[in-house]
Amino acid sequence: MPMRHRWAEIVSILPVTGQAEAPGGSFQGWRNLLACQGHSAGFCYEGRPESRIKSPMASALQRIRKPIVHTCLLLGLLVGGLVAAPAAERLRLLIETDAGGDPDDEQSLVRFLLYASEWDVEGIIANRSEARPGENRNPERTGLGIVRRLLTAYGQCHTNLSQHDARYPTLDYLWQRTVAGYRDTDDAVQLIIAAADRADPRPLWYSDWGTDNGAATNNLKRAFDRVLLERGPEGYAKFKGRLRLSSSDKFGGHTGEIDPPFTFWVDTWRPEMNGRRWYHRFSALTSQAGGFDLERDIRTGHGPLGALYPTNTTHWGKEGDTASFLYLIPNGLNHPLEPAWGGWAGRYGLNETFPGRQYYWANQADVWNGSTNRDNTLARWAVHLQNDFKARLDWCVSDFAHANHPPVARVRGALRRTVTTGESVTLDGRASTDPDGQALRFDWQVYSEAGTYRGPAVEIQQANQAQASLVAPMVGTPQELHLVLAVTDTGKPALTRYQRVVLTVRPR
Ligand SMILES: [Ca+2]
Ligand SMILES: [Ca+2]
Repeated sequence: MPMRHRWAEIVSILPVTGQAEAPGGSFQGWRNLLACQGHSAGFCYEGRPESRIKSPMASALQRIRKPIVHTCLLLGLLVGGLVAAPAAERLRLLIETDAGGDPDDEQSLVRFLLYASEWDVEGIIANRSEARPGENRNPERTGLGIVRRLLTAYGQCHTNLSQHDARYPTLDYLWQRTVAGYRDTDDAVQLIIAAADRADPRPLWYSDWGTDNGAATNNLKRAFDRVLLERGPEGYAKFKGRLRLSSSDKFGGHTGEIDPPFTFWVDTWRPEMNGRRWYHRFSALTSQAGGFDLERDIRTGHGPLGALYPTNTTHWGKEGDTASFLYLIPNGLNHPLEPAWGGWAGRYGLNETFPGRQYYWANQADVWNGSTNRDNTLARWAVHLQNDFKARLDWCVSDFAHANHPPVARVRGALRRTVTTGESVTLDGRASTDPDGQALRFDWQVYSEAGTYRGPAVEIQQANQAQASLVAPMVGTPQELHLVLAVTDTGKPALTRYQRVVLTVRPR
């Protein structure tokens, strides 16, 4: 009997899937923390409208509300002036790479390691036991060897990097969590299971970086197979409920056939639209954005890690796997549970192949600079994200005084507000700061596609000032309107951070 049917029968007799037991409470905490910084605790109740959350999570959220409010109040007080979320609120992230195949994994790993300060990295799995002759020219000939070579280079940069951000993990920390996930090894499966089982309220984010031919079976799939066998459907449901995915689909029957479905999944690689794969667009949209020069800004004069960035890929600066973690960088614009809000990895919509599930992929288009297409969802931020990468490469070789650091964007008042048609809305970004003391530029934008309001364009008065305003537009029924403040410093390269204000506009 096919597994699908066997487990469908077993699962159908269970009263509860177990999904509600691991609701991702910390997620909500992460969200609320961002919302709470410098704001009233009242906003901590808000966030994603619960009507859009599936019932098991909604009921679980009810249970965790009270502690969240308390946490928010506390954290709001504690972190008022800090740039980053405290460790307890950072995302836990585990990645699986087929490094040794297409060299673009090595490109993405260079960038990933330079953002390792932004998450708690739970593991790096290398699943290709032999590098592919011809296409991959790395002198190391195993996936693990290739990742370790990059880690070693990271370690050589660590003293400098940690001057710019003390949260960069040590080489030793990453080394201990980097394992082979080959066919004949069990380390990766054990790493995944241990990370998901750990007594940590936060869910585990997982990314498969497009495991291709010649790599081992995806190790999360192997972990699911084992847990299902050893713990039965109830234990399997509980385990699966601990995962959040920003990942390619490599999970066989665990994707759509074996219940319960994943709680939340963003596929930053697909679909094909207008004959183009989304992850192949990254190169065209970013590799030269803002005058970015791969040789000058990465490979030359930026230390041993940048020097390992390969150039022999089918697309220049291909980085086909990068969007999966760009999506998870907390810059004030992206939101890990709101792919439809848009951010550095583009903007996403529900994956129509899995109706009724919280599965997303890159099937959305934005109007921007006079055109309407999917590219715009990423192109609109491309200069910002490349400048940010450039600055982190500078951090590898420069002390604090000789490199730039991103500003902190802060909007006074609640980040989610309910207003009435005709009401004047004040937007105040004057509390924004820069760690280098540089002058700041302000750009208030309406991000139409991220909200539901579809009426005549809303004009922001003084959109390039720290203080701006708008008049809430005419609506027939309550509509959401997204406003993004982009704060850009005047350093080199110029760096940008954001805050987003979500208005619910009610009719008069
Ligand atoms: Ca890959
Ligand atoms: Ca700065």
